[in-house]
Amino acid sequence: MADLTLYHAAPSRSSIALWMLEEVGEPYDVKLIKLSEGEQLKPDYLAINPMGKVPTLKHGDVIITEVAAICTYLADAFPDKNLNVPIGDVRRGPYLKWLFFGPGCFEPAVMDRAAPRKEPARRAMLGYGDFDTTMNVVAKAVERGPWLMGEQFTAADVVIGANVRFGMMFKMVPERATFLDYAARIAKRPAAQRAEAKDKELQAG
Ligand SMILES: N[C@@H](CCC(=O)N[C@@H](CS)C(=O)NCC(=O)O)C(=O)O
Repeated sequence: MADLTLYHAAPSRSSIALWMLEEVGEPYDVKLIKLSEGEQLKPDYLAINPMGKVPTLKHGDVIITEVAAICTYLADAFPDKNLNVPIGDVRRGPYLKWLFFGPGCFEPAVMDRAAPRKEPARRAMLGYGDFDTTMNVVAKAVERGPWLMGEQFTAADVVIGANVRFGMMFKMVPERATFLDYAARIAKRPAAQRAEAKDKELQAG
């Protein structure tokens, strides 16, 4: 049994954690959670993730939930893989900004657009402000490339990159040239390819 176990549903947001594990390259086990059968709401699973959501990562006796936290954790836990910006490096500031921007701004902006409120919220009330600004900020950040942190691919690219890629796939994120180029760079990564192949295999059962 590997020290790392991912509780996963293929494909879903936990596919982002699967991709991150492939980037890390350490051995891991996968435990499939059948969302359609409500396994995420069974007491055994709620004991490790009381939100009843995937992913959950177990590392030894430690449990980590939330995609962005899992990616941040893995990058820090295996610093030799060069997927993090370590404490003490001033670049950690912008690196953390992108890790929080994913679940804090990008994803809410996309979800609010996909399922709009009956009463539109004022810009000032929304942490992401408005959809177009959020898209523009990310587009500008990936325009020069290749990655958010320049030449270094980091966990932040897994979090933001997955949101951009999957968002475009589901027609929820605009197919701008900058996003398409960024997604194409990601698609060339062997770890992203391995994760995708593994997900297809898991999905096929
Ligand atoms: N905030 C969570 C969201 C996870 C999430 O929404 N997972 C979905 C799969 S895409 C899920 O578990 N849905 C099952 C359900 O809500 O019953 C994270 O970032 O990990």
